[in-house]
Amino acid sequence: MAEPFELIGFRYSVYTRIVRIALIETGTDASYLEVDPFSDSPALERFTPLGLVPVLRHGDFTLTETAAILRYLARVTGTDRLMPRDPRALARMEQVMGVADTSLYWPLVRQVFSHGFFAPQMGEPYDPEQVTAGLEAGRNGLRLLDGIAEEGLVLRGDAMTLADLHLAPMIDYFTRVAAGAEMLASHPALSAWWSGMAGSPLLLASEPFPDVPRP
Ligand SMILES: N[C@@H](CCC(=O)N[C@@H](CS)C(=O)NCC(=O)O)C(=O)O
Repeated sequence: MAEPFELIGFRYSVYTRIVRIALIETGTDASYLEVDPFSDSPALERFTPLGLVPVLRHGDFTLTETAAILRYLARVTGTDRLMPRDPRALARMEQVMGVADTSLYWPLVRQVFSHGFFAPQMGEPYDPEQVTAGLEAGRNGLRLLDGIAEEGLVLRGDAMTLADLHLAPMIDYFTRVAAGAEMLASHPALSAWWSGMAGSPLLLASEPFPDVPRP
């Protein structure tokens, strides 16, 4: 019998959503365990000492780090089309995933989205200066990705790779804040990519705020 998959995640976590859409795109059925890493990190300790979601389990194999999980899913399901064969396209895919992690997640998601959308929505305290700081801190990463989208090896719209899956939920959250949507609009190639991704069934099926209209 095939070994079962289990995703341990949190409904509002952007990284959990990346794995969710990768599960859909690779046609992988997985059970789901909800754990809020911000309030219940002891529950995560039996899976990871880092206290972060997502965690993917496949039988007795436990994996963390979203980029590693995506590559594993692509390989183990034989969804080779998500990892380009061309060495330069593959390198660009890896680059986009790395830039998203190191230069976009914190400013776009934890600063702009968390303080400009999530906390106000949840009635939690927030700091509007974090939105301004995040917009500034995310500027160079967005400029870099705009150049990559313009080059066209990945983020093409016609051939999805792991880079699309990794980036889309972050841009989705970022553009729920009007100032984020405005900043994205000043990057023409990245905006063109995003306008093709924005209403995709993958994102609709994994929508974390189904009852809240987008700005
Ligand atoms: N490098 C990790 C990052 C995961 C991550 O930062 N997850 C967030 C939720 S989106 C988390 O669990 N945060 C809990 C915390 O910061 O305490 C990955 O790629 O999976």
